[in-house]
Amino acid sequence: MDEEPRDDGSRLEPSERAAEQQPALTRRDVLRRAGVAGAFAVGGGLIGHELLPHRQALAAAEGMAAEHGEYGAAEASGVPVSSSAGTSQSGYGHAAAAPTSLTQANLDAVTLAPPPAAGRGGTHDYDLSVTQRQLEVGDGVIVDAWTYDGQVPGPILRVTQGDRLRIRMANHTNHAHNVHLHGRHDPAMDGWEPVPPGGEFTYDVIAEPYGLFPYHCHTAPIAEHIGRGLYGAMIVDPPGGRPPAHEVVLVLGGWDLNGDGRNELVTFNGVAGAYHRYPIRVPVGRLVRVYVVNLLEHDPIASFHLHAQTFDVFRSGTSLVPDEHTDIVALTQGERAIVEFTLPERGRYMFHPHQTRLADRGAMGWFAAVCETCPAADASSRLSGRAAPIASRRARELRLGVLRRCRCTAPPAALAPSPG
Ligand SMILES: [Cu+2]
Repeated sequence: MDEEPRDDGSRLEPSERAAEQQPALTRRDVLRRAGVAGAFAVGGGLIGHELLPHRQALAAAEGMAAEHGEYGAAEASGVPVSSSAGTSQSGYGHAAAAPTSLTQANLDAVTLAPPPAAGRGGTHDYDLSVTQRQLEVGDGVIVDAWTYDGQVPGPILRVTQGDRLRIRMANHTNHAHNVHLHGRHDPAMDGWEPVPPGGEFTYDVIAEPYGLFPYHCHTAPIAEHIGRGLYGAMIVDPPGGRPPAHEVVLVLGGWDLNGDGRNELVTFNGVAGAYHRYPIRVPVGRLVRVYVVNLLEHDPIASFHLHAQTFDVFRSGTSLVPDEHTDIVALTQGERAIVEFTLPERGRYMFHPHQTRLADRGAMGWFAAVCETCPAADASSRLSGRAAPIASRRARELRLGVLRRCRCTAPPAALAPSPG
């Protein structure tokens, strides 16, 4: 571990790291002290209160386990439970719960892929300016993050192969940072050179080849710069696009809360437990495309595993022909894959890294296969990103698991993907 102090002077002494020496803080204690009033890590959820000492954040994370048990209380989603998982009854989750302020809408904003740039052509400008801000990344867990454009992960960049991509980065922190792009480009635009505090640089590249790429800060110590939030995903579409699908983006990352070089929280899209609380609603019987990017520091390898269905894997997204058909794909640090599947039956389908240690620290979630046009249209039938539910008797039946199989006879075209 390096000895360079953090910007905010918050580096902990060894004695401070010994959270067990402190009186145990409950989650509510931490929330009360922090004055958290409803904000979380993404979608502009700025938390305007004093920074929590890291030991309190760690205590909050540990407190979750005590409060929720190893398998946390399942949130009511209105989606029927498939198989014998017993979600709505006994609960199945993990020790890391999502912030209470998390909403479906602000989660959708970072989950749903933006529409393809196909047809727009030309030049695409993005602002990945770096700021330091406090974010709630688990229930009562506040971190002092570095962000691209105010969020973790940074914005999803989406262009078409051959388009010009201009990324402006103004450094509003008192530490050097940069934006390193993966892919093929002019080495002068590679983003390994630090941009000093107060400095600014515009990266200007032609996006190629098509595929799925990470971008991240490449300033030393890199593990800290990525681990504190400076990472994101870039989709470069093939010139002819990909087949229509319901598209979501899942970026795996972690939070080292006490500077010990290990992740106390592991997250998809920055927030622990997010997709356990709000399953990703996808249409029954339609192609689902998931852009999975591994930007987890400290843990050398992760994976993406889907329950109750198998999927096509397009490694790095650089081919239109799948590399394999499986239910688990391993991803080293920085590696990524596009996975495609169809869920034929209503219900919940769990996903997580197959490394239990990672799943248990917040990276467990669900896809909820729902049908909007089924006679049982209700709270369980909304796709992620869609409008408000209609309560009904059927909704209650579905929650109770009485109705499991979709009875919908509507044509698949009626199940349009959510708008980006
Ligand atoms: Cu950095």
